[in-house]
Amino acid sequence: MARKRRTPEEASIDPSTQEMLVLAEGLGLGTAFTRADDMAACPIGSDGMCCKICSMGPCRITKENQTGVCGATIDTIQARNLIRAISAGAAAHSDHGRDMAFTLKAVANGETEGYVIRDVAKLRTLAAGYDIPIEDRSPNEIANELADLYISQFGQQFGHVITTERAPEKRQKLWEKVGVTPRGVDREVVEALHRTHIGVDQDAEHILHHAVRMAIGDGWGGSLIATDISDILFGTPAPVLGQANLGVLKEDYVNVVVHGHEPTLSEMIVAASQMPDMIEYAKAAGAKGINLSGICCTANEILMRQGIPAAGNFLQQELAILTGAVEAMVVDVQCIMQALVNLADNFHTEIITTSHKAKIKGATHMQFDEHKAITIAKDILRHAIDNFKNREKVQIPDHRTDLVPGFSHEYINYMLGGSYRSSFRPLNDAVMSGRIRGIAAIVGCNNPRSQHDHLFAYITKELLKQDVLIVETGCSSIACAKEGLLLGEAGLDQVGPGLREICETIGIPPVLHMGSCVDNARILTVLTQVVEEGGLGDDIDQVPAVGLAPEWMSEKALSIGTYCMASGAYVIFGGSSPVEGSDRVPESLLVGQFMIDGWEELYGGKMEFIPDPDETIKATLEHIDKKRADLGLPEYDPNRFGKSGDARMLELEKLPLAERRESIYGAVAV
Ligand code: NFS
Repeated sequence: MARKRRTPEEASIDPSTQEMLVLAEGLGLGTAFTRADDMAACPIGSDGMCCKICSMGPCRITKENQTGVCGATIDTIQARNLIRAISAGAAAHSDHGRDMAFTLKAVANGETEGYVIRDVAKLRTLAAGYDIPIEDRSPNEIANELADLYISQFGQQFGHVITTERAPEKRQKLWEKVGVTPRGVDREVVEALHRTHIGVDQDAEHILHHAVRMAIGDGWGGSLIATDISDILFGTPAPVLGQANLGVLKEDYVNVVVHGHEPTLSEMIVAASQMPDMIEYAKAAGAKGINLSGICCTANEILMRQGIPAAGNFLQQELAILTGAVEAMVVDVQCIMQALVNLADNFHTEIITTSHKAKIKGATHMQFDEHKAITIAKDILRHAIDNFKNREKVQIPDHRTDLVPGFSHEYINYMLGGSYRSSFRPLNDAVMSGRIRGIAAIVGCNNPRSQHDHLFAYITKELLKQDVLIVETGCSSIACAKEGLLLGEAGLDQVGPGLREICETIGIPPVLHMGSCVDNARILTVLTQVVEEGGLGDDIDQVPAVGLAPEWMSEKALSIGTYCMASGAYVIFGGSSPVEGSDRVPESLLVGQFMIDGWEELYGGKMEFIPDPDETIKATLEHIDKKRADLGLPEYDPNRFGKSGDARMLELEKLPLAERRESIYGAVAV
């Protein structure tokens, strides 16, 4: 029996997505939305109850007291499945970090084309933090040594990954005591795979213990290294005006969409697209110029640094092709749907793969090499421009929204206190006074099994009403950008009174865009500085903060959740739990429950899967209020605030001068 397909309105809250889904249906073309409708998720696999690590199976554990052929219990099977997923996520982020370190090394040696060290101050600060001499040395000399140090963290066998030293001191000691300080980024991933081979680690708690060690090696290792080097090479983000949604594509221009994750190629394509000879070439082909935009985290990388618009998030990659306006979609690694190639066959769009790690059958491969970065970027652009003449019918949805991304750790520090007294003090004070009730990091992917962008928008808006400051990365930030929540004061009428005062005083949006998914490492360093500033406890688990990934789908998201938990955060995922179903075996460990209770006991953080958004909001606020109470902070009371800021100024303006004075200063005896 054919399964029911959702209407475009049921599939997405985004009008441009809805428009493209109507178009796809008219053309008889499928997308991830329709494929999700047509394909029922396997309930046994999705609950983590299927073991296929050897060929005696696959074994499906669906009854009480049942085991696999080897005797593996449901606990062992679920824990093994989970750690394997986390290891793939950690490997993806960290391999990205490794490539960034290789690029830094090549730049320092003068072997590349087009790259420069853009943030010398960050390079020097980081190097000095690892006791690399910086005085009387050129940026290239310092970068060379820092690159060596970072490269060595991946293959290191003993000791600790050096970047974990940037966690709060108390947290580092806890990891040491529990035995989860990562020794080397790669070593922990390999050990996870060894432990989960048939017949090795068969104690669920012990397996999950290693999952934590490996994930810390991602968040505080590979991902942090990726973020550090991206900032050094391409500049530490600061607020910049950008736009998001499919309406950023331009009918009269050659549209090139960069999609994937690594900024190394996309930054060079940005540079090449602004070169006069390339623009001339595009004009000679009959276009007005070259219009570059991004999808997924590559979009975030170039959006927050260069203001290059984002055409959309994960579920919009196919929709960009459906517009008929894209000459080339240039992809590197991660979150790229194989379906792009078949879909593009119906249009003139060319899918160009660029990484030696990622080819897609039927796509054009133009291998990227940082040693010839500009040359290759120009080749790719020429290829796209040559394709302009093959355009047929174009339909670009007329939806685009402005946003201000670029809130790096460094910029938040600066914006709160200026150049001479940069500090997190005002943020901590705002949380302590209750103007800001707490902080929520809303991150992660889209998933076609839930209504596209809905959970992001709904949860974000509800938490803002409750005076929760929101920081976002990845596809979440693009979702909320499209809702207009990342633009200066545009969203402030939907914000609680205390948070509104803070946003108006500092001049920030209520939702801060902090970058791509690897930049979740930035959120960790922000929380560390919040702790070091004082007044909100001496470790991350005491800060009234929660991490949320309501539309998650990737293994990377699981790694992120695990390292945030290990850092002391309460992490809530939406959708389905990969360790659901162990309650069919009443006397077992209940892996999901262990991730809540067992991990909380050890790390002060916990990881939970809550599909219902209202329950998620409730759990978030309860956690924030509990942390406030534990710190002895005043109970959250929105009625205490809202009497300053812009609303108050407007009220005062209406009063005659004398009354205005009195209202501000009180009655003054003359
Ligand atoms: Ni993160 Fe970025 Fe998006 Fe999810 Fe994919 S793009 S790294 S994994 S889908 S947020």
